[in-house]
Amino acid sequence: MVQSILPEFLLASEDMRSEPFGSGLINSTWRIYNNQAEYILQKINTSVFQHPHFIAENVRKIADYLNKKYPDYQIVVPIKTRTNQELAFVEGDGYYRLVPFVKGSHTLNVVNTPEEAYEAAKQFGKFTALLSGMDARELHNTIPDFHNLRLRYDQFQQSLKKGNQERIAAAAGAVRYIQEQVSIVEEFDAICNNPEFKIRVMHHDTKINNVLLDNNKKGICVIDLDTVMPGYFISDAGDMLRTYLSPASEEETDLSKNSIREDIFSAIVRGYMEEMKAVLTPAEKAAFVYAGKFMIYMQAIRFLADHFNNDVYYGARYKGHNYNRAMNQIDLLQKLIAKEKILLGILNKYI
Ligand code: GN1
Ligand code: MG
Repeated sequence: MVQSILPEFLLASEDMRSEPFGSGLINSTWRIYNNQAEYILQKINTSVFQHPHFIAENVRKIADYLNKKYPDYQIVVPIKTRTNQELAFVEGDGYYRLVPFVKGSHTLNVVNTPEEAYEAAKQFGKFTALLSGMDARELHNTIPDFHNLRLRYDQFQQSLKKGNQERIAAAAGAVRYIQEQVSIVEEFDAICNNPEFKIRVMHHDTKINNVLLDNNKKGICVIDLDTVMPGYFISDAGDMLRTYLSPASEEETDLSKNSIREDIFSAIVRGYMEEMKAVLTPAEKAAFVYAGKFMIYMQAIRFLADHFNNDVYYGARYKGHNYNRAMNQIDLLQKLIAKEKILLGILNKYI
């Protein structure tokens, strides 16, 4: 029973109910509630987050900074354990974290309107903008090289050598496409060597369900701070483009449902730039469309490499799950590239 952890957080477990919550692939999440109160409980996946304390230290550092400089900004921090820790450790089981549910807030799972995309992009932009006075290098890398595309590409090439040869042979078309697009990796190398691209405090998981909205559908703040660490702005901009532009998610296997919605693109740029225009360098702003290519391509190779590695990282709910997700992302990338000129034209209106 997951409730048995609650006394660690000085909560009585008897009257609390629990149910699985959300659709995250990495950590396990539950909603914990009774008539009076509501919480979100998460078990940290320690094969991915090998130093769970790094997450706790980062969140504490960020919360201290924001509370001091921007006391009006709401940041959701974990409830302390009975020994005053951010994480409860259960011998033989793992690390758990409990956060309060923010009253009157809700989250979305899919972006249906430009207003929703605008609110989310504004919140992710605001988060980095408020933290732009902090030295990002003070934060731990909770997952080293998380969005290092060069390394991800090398790992993909490795998976071709060491992975499941039957699966690789059957995916020849996808492999060829990924290798043909290697200029996306080279552009990333150039960004890493360009001093105009700054290391900033980035969220690294900018899906719409990581934004809290109020009853008037206005953004409150961003949540799920596990992957907040030093990075490039293309990570956050790119994952918004990857997950908001199409009305279909990465799980969709009917690829005719994938499309690039230009009104959503405008809304993302507008919301993000309202907060970040004065923070980003001209070179960074010009890379906004590239950010989408970067993240979609990286997700395609992560899913495809995992398929070749017999699904060790993401797991698979059915045979070929990661292959299908990779094909979805390849389709989305092709559709984004086909619209690149149009999107650059929209971008130029905002920067
Ligand atoms: C994972 O756990 P979740 O669903 O928030 C992954 C992201 C991927 C995403 C794809 C730590 O995020 O990088 O974009 O799946 N997180 C980690 O759905 O690997
Ligand atoms: Mg997440």
